[in-house]
Amino acid sequence: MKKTLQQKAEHILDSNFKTEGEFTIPCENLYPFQWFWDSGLIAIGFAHYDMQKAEKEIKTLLKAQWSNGFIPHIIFHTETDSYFPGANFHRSDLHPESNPKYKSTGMTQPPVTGFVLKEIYRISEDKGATLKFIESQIDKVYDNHRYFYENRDPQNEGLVYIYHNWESGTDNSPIWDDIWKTMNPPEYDFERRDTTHVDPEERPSKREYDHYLHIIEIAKANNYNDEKIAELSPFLVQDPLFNAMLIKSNESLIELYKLIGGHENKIKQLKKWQQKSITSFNDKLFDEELGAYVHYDLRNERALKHLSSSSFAPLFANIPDTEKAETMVKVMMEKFGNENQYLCASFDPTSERFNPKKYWRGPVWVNLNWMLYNGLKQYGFNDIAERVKTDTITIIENNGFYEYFDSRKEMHKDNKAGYGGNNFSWTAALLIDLLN
Ligand code: 9WN
Repeated sequence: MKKTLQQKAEHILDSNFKTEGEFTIPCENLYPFQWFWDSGLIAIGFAHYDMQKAEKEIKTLLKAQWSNGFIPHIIFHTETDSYFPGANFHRSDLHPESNPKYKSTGMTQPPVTGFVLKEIYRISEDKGATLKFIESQIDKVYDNHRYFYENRDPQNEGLVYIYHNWESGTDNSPIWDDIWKTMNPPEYDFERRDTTHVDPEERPSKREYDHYLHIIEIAKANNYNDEKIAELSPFLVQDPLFNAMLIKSNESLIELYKLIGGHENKIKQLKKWQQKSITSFNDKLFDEELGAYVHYDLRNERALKHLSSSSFAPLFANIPDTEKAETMVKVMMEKFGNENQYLCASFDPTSERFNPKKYWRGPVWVNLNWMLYNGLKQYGFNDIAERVKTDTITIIENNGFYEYFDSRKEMHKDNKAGYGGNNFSWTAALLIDLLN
């Protein structure tokens, strides 16, 4: 019997779930550990058909939290050298508050956990049991938000910084080219593993990796101390995607604490952070000229004026007012949404830096599409939301469950326009959510 798309997606998630460690890898070979934002998005998919696995995923992630509230971007549950850089390079043990039980990186990723808990609650058919589970975990997520506001916001603006491109989740976005121009790292000698699993054409360059490693070396030389990083890291950016995830998660934590009851002080604090964050976000990151949100380079005090799918992610977190939202959607449709393109390219298709085959330099990513779909719906842009959804389902149906896809429709004739890793977990998980 032919498997339905949903069955195929469930099979991928179940195969990528590792029973020994109770977590899910993003995909075989290329990414053999647990990643922060992948885990959250994966749990949304599991929640539709296996709530136990959804809960395990989140529990395992939060067990690896550090005592200061920080949640690492990769947790190295297993020993394997199929990924570089691994645990011995990152050395999370350098930080005095790192988790002694779990080797990890010393950087983080977009804080999705708050809104993921809310999504799990929305999907659950046994709300009472799910709320109990949420109650057992939610304070850890709150502590994570406190960590961000207390340690990643040196000018007390309500906007938190990332100190590494890997923290953004959009690793080699052309936006970072502007930062690489300010740096000149040594040429490191190391053995890449990603390019043994995936065509190097679809991955970042060796020189880009030199930059990535150099920032980590600086952080390590300072034992991953946040104050030192804020002072010394050549990469210090306020990212609209990252901050939108935090804001969306704040909103979800407020709603969940209200459902649980009896957490007035935390709700009050969350509301305070929320108000300040949204105001600064609109004042500082909205670019009137481009008609959408942009990144801000805190190290060199300048806006990085480029459009990317991250520019539209604030729709998901209810950040723009309706006027701004209309402007953004117009820009998105003009630049990213013509009939030759699938929505939504990860970088501005009209820019000379656009590369529709290479990772975050142009291809369509399902996680960003899922956020965009939900964001557009929230503002009532139903037709465009439906197009994002149909485009997403079509490209998966035709090519398979890839990590990213060519945005140019003409490249989809032979159904070989899926790139990067295959049988990719969040592609499967979020497809399940879109289908239900
Ligand atoms: C580094 C796991 C991760 C995603 C990121 C994606 C990619 C890693 C890499 O894979 O990054 O974190 O080695 O390229 O860019 O968003 O979380 O799927």
